[in-house]
Amino acid sequence: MGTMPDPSDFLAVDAELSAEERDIRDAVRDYANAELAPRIADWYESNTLPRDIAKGLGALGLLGMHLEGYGCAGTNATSYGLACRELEAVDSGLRSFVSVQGSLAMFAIHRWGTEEHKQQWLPRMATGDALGCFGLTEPDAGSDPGSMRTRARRDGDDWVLDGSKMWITNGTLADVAVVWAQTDPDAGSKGIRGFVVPTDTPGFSANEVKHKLSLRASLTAELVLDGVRLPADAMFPEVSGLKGPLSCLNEARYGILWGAVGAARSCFEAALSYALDREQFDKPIAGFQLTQRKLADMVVAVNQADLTAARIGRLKDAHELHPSQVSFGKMANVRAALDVARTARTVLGGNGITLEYPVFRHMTNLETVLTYEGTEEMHALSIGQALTGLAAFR
Ligand code: TGC
Ligand code: FAD
Repeated sequence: MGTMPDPSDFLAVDAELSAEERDIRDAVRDYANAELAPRIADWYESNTLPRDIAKGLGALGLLGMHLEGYGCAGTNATSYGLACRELEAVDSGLRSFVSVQGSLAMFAIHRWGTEEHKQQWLPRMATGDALGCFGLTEPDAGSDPGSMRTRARRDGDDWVLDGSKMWITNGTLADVAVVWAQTDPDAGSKGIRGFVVPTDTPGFSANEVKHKLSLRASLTAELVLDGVRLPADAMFPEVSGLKGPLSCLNEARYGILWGAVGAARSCFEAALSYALDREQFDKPIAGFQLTQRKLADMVVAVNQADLTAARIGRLKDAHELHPSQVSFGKMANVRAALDVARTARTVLGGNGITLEYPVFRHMTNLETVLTYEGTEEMHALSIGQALTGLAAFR
């Protein structure tokens, strides 16, 4: 007979990890619990995230963690996923910070940038000395980024960018923005192209999005590009069309499908511990059948999501991961995490709506996580396309 399962890893999914992966998991978990968890409720309440967290995350090797060279840690994909899981167990905003820096801005430069772009930005981004953001979404182009209006026109050798980007994580903190823009067809440059934009370029500005009720420990911005003049070599030379940004989104979506497991686990653990302590009708509420039904449903959902992430991690490490499988993980795990958060909230009763416990914070964060990096509906359509061969996006 096996031993009694650990409630935090009921199916012992982590037993399949290598010793190095377990060390990375423990290092991130310990750091997040010691340095970030004690401050997260304040950051959330005051709708802020201090820039200086980047240094600590960089020192741990978490920025551009799965990239090779240029000061990046070069871990495998599973290790990167575990780091996302442990960060998001504290807050989705922290995982977002790391996703945008490493999987979106740094990955874009690493995958599509020139040697000069890489040398200029990646080492400083890996340490957290420089921050990046990723501008794809616009006020009128969200799920359909191909309809973007931001334009890059040629002026002599230069490019001049005009337009705006919306909902850009870390936009007000960033030293460099990766901006995707529609190019002038007369310039012979084939549609949507990516540009490396230092944020001190004249004509670039970032305005914070206020009044968010979700992902409050994360800064979100509108980027305004008003005649931003860039040299010819600011453009990624070898990628055109949506393939450029979508290749980056695959990376960030991969981190999210792991991160959602952390948020779900945190909600489940809070509910279990609360249910064992809280007494009503002269006994712990954990002793009621209806509560145990909730706990059982939650632990099943958390472990199924963890198994999904672990499997997708191994596929990615084997270079066999298809984007529709990333969509599977993102859709399934975020949906599962939201269900767990909502159920956990009920177990906590009135206390469940406060910042004293992580549950409501996770629950509201997960509403953003369900939407960004491709809404649940976009991922359902991506899976549908893989199953049927028919694209139903339009
Ligand atoms: P479609 O015609 O299907 O494709 C255009 C080109 O892209 C290629 N492609 C992909 N390449 C790599 N990875 C993928 N997942 C890809 N999906 C498609 C495709 O092969 C084609 O290449 P080519 O060479 O033939 O040109 O494009 P479509 O216009 O029909 O759109 C497809 C759709 C709907 C799936 C796509 O537009 C989409 O994913 N929409 C959702 C947009 C989205 O996810 N935005 C996220 C913005 S970033 C963000 O939210 C950051 S949150 C950060 C944080 O805080 O964590
Ligand atoms: P819409 O595309 O308008 O969708 C509205 C609804 O319509 C959704 O339910 C959607 O699924 C549905 N819908 C749309 N088309 C279809 C269809 N064909 N079939 C069925 N249903 C459909 N973007 C960035 O570029 N960089 C960032 O750093 C970034 N960070 C973000 C941070 C936060 C806090 C948030 C909230 C968003 C962020 N985003 C970022 C933007 C995010 O990616 C978009 O919000 C997302 O892609 C959805 O776009 P939208 O909000 O315009 O919704």
